[in-house]
Amino acid sequence: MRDIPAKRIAIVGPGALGCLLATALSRINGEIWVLDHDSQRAGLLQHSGLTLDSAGHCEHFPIQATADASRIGPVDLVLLCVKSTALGRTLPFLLPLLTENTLLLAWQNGIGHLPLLLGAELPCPLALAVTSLGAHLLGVGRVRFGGAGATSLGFLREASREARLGLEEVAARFRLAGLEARVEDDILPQVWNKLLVNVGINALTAIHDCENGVLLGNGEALGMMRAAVLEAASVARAKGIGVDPDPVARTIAVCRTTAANISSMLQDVRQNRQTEIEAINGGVLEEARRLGIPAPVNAALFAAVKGLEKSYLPG
Ligand code: KPL
Repeated sequence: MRDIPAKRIAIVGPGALGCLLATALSRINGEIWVLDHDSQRAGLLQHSGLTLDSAGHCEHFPIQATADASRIGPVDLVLLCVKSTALGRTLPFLLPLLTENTLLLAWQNGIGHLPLLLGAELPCPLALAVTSLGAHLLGVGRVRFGGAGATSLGFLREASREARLGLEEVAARFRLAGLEARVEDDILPQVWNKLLVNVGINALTAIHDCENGVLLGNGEALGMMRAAVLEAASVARAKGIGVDPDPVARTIAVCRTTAANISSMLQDVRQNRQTEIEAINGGVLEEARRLGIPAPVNAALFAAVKGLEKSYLPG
C-alpha cells in the first residue's frame, strides 16, 4: 500500500475489537503484532492467525503474537484494546513497547478508568479512541464484523505538534483500511456520548438477562434507562461537556439498531467475568458525588450489577 509509511504496530488484547482492528490494519503497509497476557492463547494466535467473518465471507490473516512485550520491543503505535477492568495490570506489562516516539491509543468504554490512564507514568503521548464499530468474538482469533461505525480519536491533554500529526496519520491509516475515523479537537463529548448510551443499556441488559432490543418493550426498564441517561447527562453538563441534546433518543435509537446484540456487560455476566460497571455507571456516580448531583438510578444499577458479580466472583 502506497501513501502511508510502514509502521510497527502492537495491538494489546485479542478481544473482539482488538482482533477486528488487527485484521483491518493487516491490509496496510506495516508490521502488526498482537500482545496477549495469556501465553497459551498467544501461541494459538501465532500458529493459526486471525479469521474475519464479514457477512458470512471468511478471510484469514497470518499474525505475529506473543505474551512477551520485550519480544516485540518499541513500536510506533499501540492500540490498547483490553477492557477497563484489565487496565491496571496491563499498563506495566506493555511498557517495553513504549518510547517517547510511540503513540498509545486507548479504546476502553466508560470514564471510571480515565484517572488511572491519566495518572500512569508513560514515556509517550496518550490518546483516546471512541468507536461504534461492531465486533463479536467467535473464538480465539475469530471475529465477526458486527457493523460499520465511526471512530473518533483525540488527546485528553495538550499534545505536541508531532503527536497531533501522528494521530492524524493513524486516522488516515484507519480510513485506508476501510474504517471511518477522524481526529477530534475535544474528545470528551464523544467519550460521554458513548458513555450515556452504555449507561442506559448495559446494566439493564445484564440485570434483565436480555438482548438490547428487549429493553424497549419493558416499561419499567425503559423508565430506568431514561432516568439513568438523564442523570448522567446532567453530570456531563455540570462538567461543561457538550453532550448530545437528546441523549435518551440516541440511546433508544442505539437499542433499536443493536436490538439483537448481547451487550458487552451481559456477555461478561453470562461468562462470570468482572463487568465494566465501575467504568460506566460507577464512573458517573463518582463524578456525580464530586459535583453533589444526585444519581439514585445509576446507584441502583451499580448496586444491582455488583450484586450479580458477587454471586460468581471470588472474594
Ligand atoms: O456498546 C455497547 C455494548 O454492548 O457495550 C452497546 C452499544 C450497548 C451495544 O451492545
